[in-house]
Amino acid sequence: MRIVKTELRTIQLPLVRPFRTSFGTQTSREVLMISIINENGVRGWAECVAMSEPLYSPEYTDGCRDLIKKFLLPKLHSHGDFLAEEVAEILKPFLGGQMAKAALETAILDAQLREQGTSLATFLGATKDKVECGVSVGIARSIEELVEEVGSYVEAGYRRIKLKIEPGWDIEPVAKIRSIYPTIPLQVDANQAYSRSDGAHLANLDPFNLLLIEQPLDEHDILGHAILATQVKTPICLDESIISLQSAHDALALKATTVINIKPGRVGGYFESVKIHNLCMQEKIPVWCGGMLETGIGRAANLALAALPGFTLPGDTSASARYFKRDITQPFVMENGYLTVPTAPGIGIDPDIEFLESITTAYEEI
Ligand code: SMG
Ligand code: MG
Repeated sequence: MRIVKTELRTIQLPLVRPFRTSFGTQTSREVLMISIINENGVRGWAECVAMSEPLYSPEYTDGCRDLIKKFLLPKLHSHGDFLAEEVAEILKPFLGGQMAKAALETAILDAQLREQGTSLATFLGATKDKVECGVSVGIARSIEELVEEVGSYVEAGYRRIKLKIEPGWDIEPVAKIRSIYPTIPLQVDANQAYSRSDGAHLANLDPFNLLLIEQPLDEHDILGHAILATQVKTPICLDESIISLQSAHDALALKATTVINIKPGRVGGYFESVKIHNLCMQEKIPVWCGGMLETGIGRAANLALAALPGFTLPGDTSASARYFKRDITQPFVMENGYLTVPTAPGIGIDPDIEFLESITTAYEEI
């Protein structure tokens, strides 16, 4: 295909409640939306998962917009005709930028699949028509508030709870939630907040039968995670450290992780995600689909991926209502703890353009 027009749009969508992690508090989601139109007039949609500031990863919304405009799109334009399958290779000379590249590749893939009449789920090799939902719970102001928030999610039907932790907010909240829900699948996510000397402390989480500890140490500290894995019984799961198939392969070889959180934006797209999934299936490593507080556009595509057979753990693919009062698409509604995988061509869903325009803070056509 060829791209005849690209629309880059930044939107601002308030969250239903502040989301605090070890690196900061989000009260609103700034999202870079990409829409491309191909030579046959078919439109594809994607969202870039980068946040407004480089706190979770080095990428951020305005940086991604700049990278796409200045380097990625001109490269694709000068290449001429291409398939979505070739985009990553064409953009490979530009280092990093996985989130920007993933968004562009996904918008192109969406248009390609819409034109073919194939759903993303079918194209990727999905074997499920619904996906088990987990929910990620931010650091609360008090144990009482945490108990109340978790209670509301359990009541809504979520099948797995993930608690955000940091030094000073770890053993006590986990012990409390575990005492109230002795059998619910429970895991924690530190977003790199600990250091190599915290092994003995983190071993205090072992009695609570957690599914995993997500990214306790610095994203570059693969060896540190391997050492930590010998000090704690709870499985280690890498998130920020896994930026490609190569990094997944290396982390597994070094025994730094025994579970992997796959986020398409973080690894450069859905093709790379499927490669990591396939490697993990071969190595009998469970995977689950992470989340980046996506709108319905990103969520639709993540559900297609999470429907692949190796995704054996519930992901952070929660219902629209967990994030936004109003989503930019038809809301994803959870039924009995599951979200339905879209079946229409491409990502299978469209944004409400009028609503999108009303929350747009920057727009340009290229
Ligand atoms: O999409 O439900 C969601 C958020 C899941 O906790 C979540 N994401 O490290 O896994 C993670 C974080 C990254 C984004 S925090 C704003
Ligand atoms: Mg994480």
